[in-house]
Amino acid sequence: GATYDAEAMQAKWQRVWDELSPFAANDDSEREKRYALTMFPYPSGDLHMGHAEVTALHDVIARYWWQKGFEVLNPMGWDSFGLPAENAAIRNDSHPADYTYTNIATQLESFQKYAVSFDWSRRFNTSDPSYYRWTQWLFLKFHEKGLAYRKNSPVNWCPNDQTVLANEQVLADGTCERCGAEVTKRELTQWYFRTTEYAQELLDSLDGLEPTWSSKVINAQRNWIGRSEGAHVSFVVQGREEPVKVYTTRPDTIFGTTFLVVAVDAKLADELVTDAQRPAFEAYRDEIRKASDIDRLATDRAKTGVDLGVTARNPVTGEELPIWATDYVLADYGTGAVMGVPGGDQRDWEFATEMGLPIVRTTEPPADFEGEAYAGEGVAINSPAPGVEAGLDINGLAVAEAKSRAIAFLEEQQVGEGTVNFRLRDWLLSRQRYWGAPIPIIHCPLDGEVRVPEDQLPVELPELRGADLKPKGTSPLGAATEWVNVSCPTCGGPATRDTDTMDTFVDSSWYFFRYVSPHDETQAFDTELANAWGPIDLYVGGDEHAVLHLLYARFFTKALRDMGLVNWDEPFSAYLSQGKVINNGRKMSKSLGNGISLGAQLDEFGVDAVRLTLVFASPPEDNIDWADVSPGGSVRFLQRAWRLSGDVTSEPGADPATGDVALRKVTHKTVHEVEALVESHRFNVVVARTMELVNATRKAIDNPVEKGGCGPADPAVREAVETVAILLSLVAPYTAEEMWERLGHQPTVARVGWPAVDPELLIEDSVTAVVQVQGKVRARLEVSPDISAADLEAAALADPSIVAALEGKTVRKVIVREPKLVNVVAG
Ligand code: ANZ
Repeated sequence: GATYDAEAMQAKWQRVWDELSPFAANDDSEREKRYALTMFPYPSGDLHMGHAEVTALHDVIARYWWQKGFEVLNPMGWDSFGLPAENAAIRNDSHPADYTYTNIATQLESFQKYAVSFDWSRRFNTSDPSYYRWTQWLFLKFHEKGLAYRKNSPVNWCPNDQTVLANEQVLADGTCERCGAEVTKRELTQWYFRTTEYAQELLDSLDGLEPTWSSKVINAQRNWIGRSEGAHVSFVVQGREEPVKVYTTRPDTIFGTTFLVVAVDAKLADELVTDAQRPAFEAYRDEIRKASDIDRLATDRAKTGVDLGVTARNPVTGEELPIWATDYVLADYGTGAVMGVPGGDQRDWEFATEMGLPIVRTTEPPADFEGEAYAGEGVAINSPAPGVEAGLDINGLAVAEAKSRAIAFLEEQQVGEGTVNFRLRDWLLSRQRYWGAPIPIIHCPLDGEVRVPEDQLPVELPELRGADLKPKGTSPLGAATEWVNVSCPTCGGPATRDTDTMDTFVDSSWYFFRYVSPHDETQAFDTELANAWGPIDLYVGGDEHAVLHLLYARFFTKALRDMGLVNWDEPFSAYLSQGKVINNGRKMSKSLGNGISLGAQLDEFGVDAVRLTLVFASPPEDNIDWADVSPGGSVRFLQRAWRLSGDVTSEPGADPATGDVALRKVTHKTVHEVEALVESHRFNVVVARTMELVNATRKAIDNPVEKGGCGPADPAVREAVETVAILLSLVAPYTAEEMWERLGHQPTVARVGWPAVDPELLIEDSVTAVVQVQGKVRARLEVSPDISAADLEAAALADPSIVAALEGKTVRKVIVREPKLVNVVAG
């Protein structure tokens, strides 16, 4: 007979689907719309196991939504600007576009074979001038609104990639997110997006995302934005008009302040120092200036400093406190001056210990606390200390309450004010590399920064290749003199183009808007369509983007909303972060030699088996260890399912209502459960339930009625096998299509609609009640699950074996726990 041939199926159905385009999203559809999105790939080489995993998971949802009757937008494209293409071009003396577009063609072919339900008619590449024209247009809008600006400041510099980096692209250990090189600082004039303008809203709206985003991602964003509430407090210095202002996150520790410390390189230190202390101060400053930033901030370094010879008055206690200069206070953070609270801040503790300054605890640590400074929760003590008179008393209060009382007092006395501080900094977006969207600004000696007129967009990249692209610390675009020298759009005089390109994260901050009208040559995206399709109902991607891309995309969405271009507040209503595919417990890598080639897996087991393996292996959030899974087992299961479709002997359209009730119940219960499982993203259990239905159907076919089966001609068997095909259409599209055809139907099973569940068939119509006499089981009754206590008691007492057991005895008591237990006490 027929054999299950994965390769033949793949060749056959790809062609049919191309003709049918079952997943083309119709903007004008009357159906309710859903927008499913998975992170678009960077075109480096062919697709790998990671792509296979994320798209297999994501496709379960997209295909389910189609079956449930939604109109689904599930687009795909390429994030195709970036360094690997440029580095390849330098190596091969070619153009970055060669590498980029060759790899895109390879990946496209693989994606189509992999049969993800993407709407390919909407694809684009961010490196196409027809796309980056609109990236540039958006930059101009941001510039008009003051959300894009240039400033000179110390920036992160990757000495290997020879370009600046955003804070988000420097890893916690101070290395470059892309290449791992140690990042250094440089003072440069660069372009920024004003992300800090939205800091509060970016934080606040995380609350609304809490139920539908992973808590790991929510927490990462909260910490990155880093809101802290605190106060500026003024300390008066005798003989000086300006008080010394400090910034503190713990105004409740004011009673524990035993000194002030000023950044040694701040102007303030130079102003405060007395003549007597000046020689010592200057010697110290010269020594510090020679040290690098990294050394200065190292936590394991002994604290150093110089007494400036002046004192300042504590505004709450009136105490006079010495002022010191040190290098552990940064000149460019807060006010560059700190109130030293050794009891609450470890750096201050070490400084006080080193310099012999007093230490006073003002927050009670837990009884078993063995550390030095204590920064945790606890009640205020010594605030004020016993016997000390002060206008403020916060003793006994918890930190939050103590803080707000202290702030209120400082404000009342006009010696301080509450403040909010964010860790988030503006997004540094300019890069000194070639393969990105040129910044559409012209610099004119007379008119300054001039926006390129919109009708002159796109500003296309000049033709450079090979060695021209070598990083040299300034943008390679600068070498294209013909391209650089232009006339000023405002005055017509000689001017030059900005030679930096945009961070590729700019491209990916708005790509999901472009998908709603990807071919529109008149605008970045159609606002009405964006409002109709969005926001994205489910975004599937990896944790590595927890801060970077997700934060930038959220910022863009809010800025575009405020420009009236869209009505969404947030781009991604739900976010599912998938685990990684690993091998033998380790991340796959060239150096470990444990890489698994997707192409080889697909050749050996077929697309469906690989997809099914990835979905079945674990809950989507968990890592999949390829050493623990069995794609061979997946092949055998798919064969078993497929064989069912050849065994059905009833005609298409046979009425299942006349079929075997036991099998029908399994089918309907499975469909019902799978709905809830898909919606809660428990895709691995969806596969498990489908396997159970296949087993139940196999038994029903192979067994005669006497043995609890019904034979292949029963219409309930057809209903079950058709259901298996529809369930498999979410995970194993080729097998599902082949089964559907063998069952006598036309393609495509992917769009036939979700099976209706008959609620009658979900009712479990009997349960077993146990009847005991004197604690011994004497009978088992099949009863309705909603039987009343009285009916169950009557049925129990009427049962022949109970009647026999009670012979000659008097019933003393009957305990009924309907519907499962009756206990008769007799004697
Ligand atoms: C007194 C205090 C008591 C502090 C206490 C902490 C704990 P974040 O959260 O990072 O904003 N600080 C302020 N300006 C500084 C500067 N320029 N360089 C180094 N440190 C500075 O941290 C704010 C806290 O860091 C401030 O709160 C201040 O120390 C210190 F139990 O003030 B705190």
